[in-house]
Amino acid sequence: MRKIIVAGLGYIGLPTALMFAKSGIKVVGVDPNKEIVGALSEGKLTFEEQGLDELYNQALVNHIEFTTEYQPGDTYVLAVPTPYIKKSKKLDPNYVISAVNSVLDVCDKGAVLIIESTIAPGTIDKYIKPEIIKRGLLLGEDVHLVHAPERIIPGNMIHELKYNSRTIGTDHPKIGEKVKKIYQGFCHGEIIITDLRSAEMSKVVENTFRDVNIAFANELAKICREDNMDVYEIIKIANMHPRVNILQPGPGVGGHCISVDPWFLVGDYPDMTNLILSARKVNESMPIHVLKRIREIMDEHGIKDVSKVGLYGLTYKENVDDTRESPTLQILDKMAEHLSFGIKVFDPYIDSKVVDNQFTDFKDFLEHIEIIVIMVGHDHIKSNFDLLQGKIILDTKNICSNNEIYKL
Ligand code: SAJ
Repeated sequence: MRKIIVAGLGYIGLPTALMFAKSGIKVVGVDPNKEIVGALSEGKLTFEEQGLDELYNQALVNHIEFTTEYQPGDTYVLAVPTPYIKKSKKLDPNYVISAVNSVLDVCDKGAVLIIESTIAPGTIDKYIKPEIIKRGLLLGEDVHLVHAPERIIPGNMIHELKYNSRTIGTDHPKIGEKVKKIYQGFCHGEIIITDLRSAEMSKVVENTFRDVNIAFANELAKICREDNMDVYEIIKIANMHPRVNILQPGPGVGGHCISVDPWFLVGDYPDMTNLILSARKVNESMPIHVLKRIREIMDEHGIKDVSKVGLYGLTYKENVDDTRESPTLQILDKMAEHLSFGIKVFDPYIDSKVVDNQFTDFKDFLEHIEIIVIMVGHDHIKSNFDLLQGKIILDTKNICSNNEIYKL
């Protein structure tokens, strides 16, 4: 029976490991975090995702185990974090380098290392290959490198793991075919084999495309606000054109992907990334735009105290529990920079205290505020609109249809 070792049991690694196990492969999930390994071994999932529970149970039937120790084997999937360094806007490759070294310490001769984590174009040449060469190992013989960047969207991961098309980047086509067969165990989408560099670049390009397009929608929202036009109506009409497909404006772009990956290109090609940089700046300016809107609404209603304002939603988007780079956190940072404290926060997906003045009970939260700012369009708020009666509402996600409601 084939065995795959999946390193990094986070948002990508865990569902991927479970999919492999469900497809009949023996899987060892490795993570240095003892708490994650402990929880998973006891059957407790470490984050919320539609269908993940069911997938976990199906995976168990075949075989999956969780451990903190890398094990010998011939196939490894690395889904470790690839943060970026805020100051330089460059990728921090240390988690990947460290995971690759942990694999090299134990792997069989001829092992295949599949990197799923998003990496800046050129990372494999610059940081990963040297680690292999340093050990006197021969690339393409002792070790094979593959980059198979994930494409799944939080909130619909399981479905997308199954039906999205995928990219397998390798400089050795035979290895590409071998890896393709493994992924075909659960992936019904088209799987394209390309070279390593194209795989790295295409992933970053996909997320940058989305960032630039969201920025266009956000810029339109600002223009329309300036002259009191309805941006949503305008986008709706424009999108009726057969070749126009404008995305939706919002309070900012969060998450660990779209708000991060374009910086890899800006960091590496500073002289050529005018459009990409401008788009990033537009998206990063949206939390300030929301603050401006809050201020206007407070003035209009004679509300002087910011503690009468509540931000609904702490996560970076609807129906997930992931708060990374979220627009709400960006707003709170901006406020703190100007020594403005006291704004209230609530998110039905976040039970633990992440920020100051955070409520865990929705009704309690509502009792303490006059203005509610909808930052995230969770289903929870959509089914609780009736509780907002009497509140002043700023809806940054365009989920309320009532005319009385303030928009971006
Ligand atoms: N957003 C808008 N307006 C829109 C769409 C999104 O403001 O019209 C905002 C969201 O509210 C959120 C952010 O953008 O704050 C990103 O959300 P998202 O749902 O567009 O994407 P992510 O970050 O959850 O996942 C993306 C996906 N990439 C693309 O769609 C090109 C996903 O397929 C990738 O797997 C993922 O990044 C990743 O891991 O790279």
